[in-house]
Amino acid sequence: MKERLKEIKQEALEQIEAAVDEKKLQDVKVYFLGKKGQITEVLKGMGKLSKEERPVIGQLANEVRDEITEALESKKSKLEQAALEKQLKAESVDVTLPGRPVQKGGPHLLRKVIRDIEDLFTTMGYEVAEGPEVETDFYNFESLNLPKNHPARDMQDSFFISEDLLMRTQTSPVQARTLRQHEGRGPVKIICPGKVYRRDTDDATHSHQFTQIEGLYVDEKIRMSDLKGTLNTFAKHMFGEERNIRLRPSFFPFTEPSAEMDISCKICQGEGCSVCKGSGWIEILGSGMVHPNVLEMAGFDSNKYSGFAFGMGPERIAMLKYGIEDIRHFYTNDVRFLKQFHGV
Ligand code: FA5
Ligand code: MG
Repeated sequence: MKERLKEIKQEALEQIEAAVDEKKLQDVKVYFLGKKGQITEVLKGMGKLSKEERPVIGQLANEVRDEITEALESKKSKLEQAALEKQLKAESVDVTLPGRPVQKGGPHLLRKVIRDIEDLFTTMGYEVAEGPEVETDFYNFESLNLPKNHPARDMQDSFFISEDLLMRTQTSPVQARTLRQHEGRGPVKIICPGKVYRRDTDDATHSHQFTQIEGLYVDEKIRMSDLKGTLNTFAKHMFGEERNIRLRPSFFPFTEPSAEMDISCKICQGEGCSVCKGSGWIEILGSGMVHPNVLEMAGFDSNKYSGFAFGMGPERIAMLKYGIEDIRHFYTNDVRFLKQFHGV
């Protein structure tokens, strides 16, 4: 038995020495010191020993157990130390490495164009007004001289939410809302920027959600020439003297007469391309003299008051100003696109 205990000690110390991780070490411990371990096996044979031999073997077994335990402990702390060192090495910070550059953001190009237009019109005495994006059928259509079933509603395919509610198709309802607030007294001089929604098929110049800026000026003796002068000032400010502008007769139920304004295409310099669909021109706004029905419905005396209104598309304006060939760039938000316009 003595021999066996010595063997056990020898084997155990060798295996402890060879153990490469704590799991292995635990296995060794169980194998030698566990309830069914090697030492217990030996001690089972104690019964066959003489009275004199028993304490001797018992003591030896204890010594062997102590030595093995000690070896286990010391190996364990060595392994822990090694693991810690490895971790420290792996996680160490090289303070001499260059830092990651901080990504600087900036306002979206569309925001800048809208702000620029707002600034221009506020210097001309316009105030900024806003209205809800979820609009009633009344304000989006009826108050603008577009009764239910009027064929001109087809010009703006709409997202209806209920019988009476829809995503506004234009910023023109803000005209009607603001006029009512003024209770028949002019002047009313506002611009209204905001999002609008239409069931348009997306292409290079159309989006199902886009922005508009509405303008409205109602007072005594406002004439078509005032509208033309205002739009001209706007166009020159936005595009410079050299770009061509044209006013084209058009139709809107809420203005009479009506006109749309086109700007010569920047992509092809007016030669005709896929963006302007070969025409050399891109439409940026609709406008006209406020229809007497709209004034009367909002409580204004149309014999005393007259006015003009316009509704422009800032995306189209930005495209023409900066030579952007697809409106979808504004909404897909590729930073490579957006970054080009930081600082413009
Ligand atoms: C209107 O929405 C009228 N409310 C404009 C108006 C206001 C006329 C006041 C008279 C008085 P129109 O549907 O043409 O008109 O749209 C106006 C502008 O919005 C267009 O000239 C164009 O610049 C832009 N626009 C129209 N549809 C889209 C679209 N799907 N995607 C991007 N821009 C669009
Ligand atoms: Mg139009």
